[in-house]
Amino acid sequence: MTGAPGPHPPQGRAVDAYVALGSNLGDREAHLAAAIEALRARPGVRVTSVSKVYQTAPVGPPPQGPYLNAVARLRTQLAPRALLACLLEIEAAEGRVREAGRWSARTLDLDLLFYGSLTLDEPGLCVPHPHLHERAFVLVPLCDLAPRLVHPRLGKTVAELAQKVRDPGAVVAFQIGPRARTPQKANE
Ligand code: A4P
Ligand code: MG
Repeated sequence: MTGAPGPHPPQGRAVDAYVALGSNLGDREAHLAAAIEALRARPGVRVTSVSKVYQTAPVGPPPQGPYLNAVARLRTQLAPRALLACLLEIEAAEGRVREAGRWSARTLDLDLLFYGSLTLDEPGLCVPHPHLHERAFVLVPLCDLAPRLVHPRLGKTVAELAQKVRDPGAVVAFQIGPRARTPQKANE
């Protein structure tokens, strides 16, 4: 464990938080599934909903393979730093190795998108995630769960942000399961 705050923040209240999941190395489906299981097993975290899984074209400079992306909604009593520590531990358990460059291929990336309506900009933790409004691979799955959720900095709903995002066609629904792994169009 890290030295992050314990599982009960002062008010002991639960908050809805949204976590983005991404994988483009190894058994991508297995990494996403393991992340959800690991979150479910965490004291102070309840996974209340998970979006569809999408196959997405890689965004960013290094050449790399396509991602699977999804978003999970959590009901949590963990403080933001404790939740982030938990996400980093789960990434490490799934074999995440941090390369020198940003945006490099990874077995598992877990980003904290929203923590209630909290806004925070501190070294090592920025909430809402600073790039979420630019990214179809985040907004399309987030729309499955919370289209009317309002971004506390931008004052726009997730659905409004998703309508404006570039290249939504690079995000297609992905059939999970042993026999049906063929990507499908998101609106089918
Ligand atoms: N950190 C600060 N705020 C947060 C937050 N809200 N959630 C800090 C998570 N972490 C946060 O993260 C570096 C540090 O950011 C963490 O240690 C934490 O203290 P990282 O995961 O090592 O870095 P990264 O993921 O390479 O960088 P970044 O800027 O988070 O990149 P993204 O936004 O995660 O982009 N293309 C597709 N199609 N799908 C993807 O999922 N992902 C990326 C990575 C690039 N291209 C992609 C995808
Ligand atoms: Mg990340």
